[in-house]
Amino acid sequence: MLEKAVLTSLLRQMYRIRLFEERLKRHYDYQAYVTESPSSRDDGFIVSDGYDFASKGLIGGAVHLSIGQEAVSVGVCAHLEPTDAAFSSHRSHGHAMAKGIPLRQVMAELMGREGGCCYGCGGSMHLFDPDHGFLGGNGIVGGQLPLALGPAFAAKYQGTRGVSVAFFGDGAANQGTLLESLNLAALWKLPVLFVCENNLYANSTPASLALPVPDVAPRARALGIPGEVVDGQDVLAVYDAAGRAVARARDGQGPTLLEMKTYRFEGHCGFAGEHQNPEECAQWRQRDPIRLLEQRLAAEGILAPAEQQALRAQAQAEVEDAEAFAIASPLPDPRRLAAFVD
Ligand SMILES: Cc1ncc(C[n+]2csc(CCOP(=O)(O)OP(=O)(O)O)c2C)c(N)n1
Ligand SMILES: [Mg+2]
Repeated sequence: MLEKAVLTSLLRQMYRIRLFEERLKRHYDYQAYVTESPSSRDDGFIVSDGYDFASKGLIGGAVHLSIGQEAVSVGVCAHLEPTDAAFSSHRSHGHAMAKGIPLRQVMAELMGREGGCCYGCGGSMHLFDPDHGFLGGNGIVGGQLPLALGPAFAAKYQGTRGVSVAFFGDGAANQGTLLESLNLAALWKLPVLFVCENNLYANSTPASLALPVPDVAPRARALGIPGEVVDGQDVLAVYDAAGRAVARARDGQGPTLLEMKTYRFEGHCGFAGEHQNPEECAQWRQRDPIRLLEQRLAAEGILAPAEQQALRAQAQAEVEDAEAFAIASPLPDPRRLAAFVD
């Protein structure tokens, strides 16, 4: 078993991300977002067009939650330094916070405020903070994969032992960018971790309708690099697999593809009134990554329920502080946008 300090940190980080995203419910008006209810077709597709990007809350635009998937961002980022790079997708809040962007800056960014990590000009899908090595969410599915090779190449060239991580979904796994990026990273033995979060859906398309075989990991083996399937609900399994992959990368042995089997507990975007597949979701909730770790730490006498409650309360206070900070932060000066264009 890992040291108590590491285990406590893993639990704390998962609390921070979970409670942060749950708090967004107050500020993100989902009902105003989807204008037409999704309907199921016989072939399993769920049709859910009819979007209205207006939100009545303080947070506008599209917001993709990672509630249920926290073990992946936390277990991987626990091995990273601020000088290591991480890239993410449209579903990036958890990665950004696990990589070290303070909650205040993330919340303010989601509310489009000056105090945000991108001065309120980026929003949910474009969190970015080079000081913490978080080199961006991406609205283009699969766009982050080739980007992750840049810092990896720089680290190898400069001999810094730095690593670069690309978090991506099962949907992104079918973009050509994955093969191109795996190929080049394998060829040049770049220190990259490709972390596929296979949450069984790409928007409303079940992975079973998009992947000819259930696993993405074996694709790496075709290029001579390790590809491993990991239980993405078990933060200790994630921590273990990521630790080995990061060590390989730092030692100059090249990239690894880790496929995390996981599940998002909310809708594709925002808080759905009901999940697209409530029975399946209820089953996966039995394997809530936070509950699994809490139970294990209590059973092994490492962290008693009262200590866990105290950690949770600290995380909740941090979330509320971030919310107050964001609300008090002014809207950005529109001239900032002009500066970006220049
Ligand atoms: C190139 C591109 N195609 C389509 C979309 C629309 N889109 C946004 S999210 C998404 C699903 C992505 O699924 P996955 O990679 O599994 O990530 P998840 O949402 O499950 O985290 C799609 C198709 C897009 N943003 N970019
Ligand atoms: Mg997915």
